[in-house]
Amino acid sequence: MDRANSQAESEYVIRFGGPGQPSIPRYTRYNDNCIQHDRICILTFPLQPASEKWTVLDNQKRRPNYPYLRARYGHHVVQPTGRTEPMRFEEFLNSMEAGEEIYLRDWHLLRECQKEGDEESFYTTPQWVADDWLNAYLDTDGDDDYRFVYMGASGTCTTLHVDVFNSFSWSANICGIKKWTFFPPFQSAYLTNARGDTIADIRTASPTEFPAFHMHTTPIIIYQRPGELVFVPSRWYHQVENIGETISINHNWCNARNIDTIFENLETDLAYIRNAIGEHRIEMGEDEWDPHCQMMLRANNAGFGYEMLWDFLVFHAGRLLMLKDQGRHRSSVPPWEDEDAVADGMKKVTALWARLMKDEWAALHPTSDEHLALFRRLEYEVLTQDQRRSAALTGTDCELLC
Ligand SMILES: O=C(O)CCC(=O)C(=O)O
Ligand SMILES: [Fe+2]
Repeated sequence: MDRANSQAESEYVIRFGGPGQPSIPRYTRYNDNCIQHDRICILTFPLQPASEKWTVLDNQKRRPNYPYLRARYGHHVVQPTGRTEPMRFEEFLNSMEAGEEIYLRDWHLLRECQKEGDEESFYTTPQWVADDWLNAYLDTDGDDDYRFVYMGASGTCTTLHVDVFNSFSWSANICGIKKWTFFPPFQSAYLTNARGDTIADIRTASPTEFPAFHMHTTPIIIYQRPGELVFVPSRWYHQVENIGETISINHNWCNARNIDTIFENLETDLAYIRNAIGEHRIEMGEDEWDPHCQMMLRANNAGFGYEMLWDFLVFHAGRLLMLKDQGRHRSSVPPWEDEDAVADGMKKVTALWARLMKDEWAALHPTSDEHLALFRRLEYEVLTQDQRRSAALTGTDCELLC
């Protein structure tokens, strides 16, 4: 590791749990905030039983357990990257075992198994990354999620990107090594050419087309080994190369700590779209123009537009109020749903809702009475909880205020 990289690594990367590293601290919201505050985080955390069952030890290295994977999941139909036709997973495994450079990404294996009624789970989401508002919301209609399996031959790669709608991601490695090249968000501007196009693949970015990339970026390079979980903060560009036959499980996710970023990303994108097609506004008329802008927004953001954002806020407003009402009566409360976490979450949802209501989109989509009542209640709870907190600080009798 060169000096620049080791300096950047100590600034931006936190490691826990490996040999010679601090052990993984007990999960608390305080630790969670420190670790996931715009830093890459690496935890030694083998996902079980996948790490055990999906691999065999070969010369002290874990390799895919092809017979097991074939027998267990061979009948699933998959779509490897760059292939035009889907194939059975067993065919995919045959190609990978034969050394073909083939990569299966974003495979919703967990969801497919659940749909088949195959309830044997192959991992449990670690506490550190369990406060997941995105998948909790998507689980309500059951047809989509952001929980994936990645499986690929040595040399396969996910080229430079920032994660879908600026979500967080985490990736837990089962076997093989992943070489991650990360760029802190302030370096994003150096990753584009004069036209504003972002580098497709950092391995082939030409110095004449991308001079700033070659002159000004300080990538952070991380080798993720089997049993290690990498937390990827929002807005960090990254490229991932597989060294050896590699299997990993990953999620995209979000929570109270990055929904602002997700909202701001949508807002910026929508402002850009409105500007780009602003000249057609009069001829199209408001009724056509706004849905068109939203359609473009969804196309750029994997289906996430303002309607889904609204629905997402309604869902979490209801969920948080329910958790608040249950309060201390709940028997076991995970730390990311304790009183403070619920209070913070309610504050975030209220603030985003207020912002969304100010957008011209809201004028075209009047709020139903039911949603209005929900958000009014949320606003009231946030207000009284703030009053209670300041009363506690100043020693005022809370009963007088609330
Ligand atoms: O493992 C890969 O190929 C890509 C993973 C990734 O980009 C992510 O987890 O955000
Ligand atoms: Fe990614």
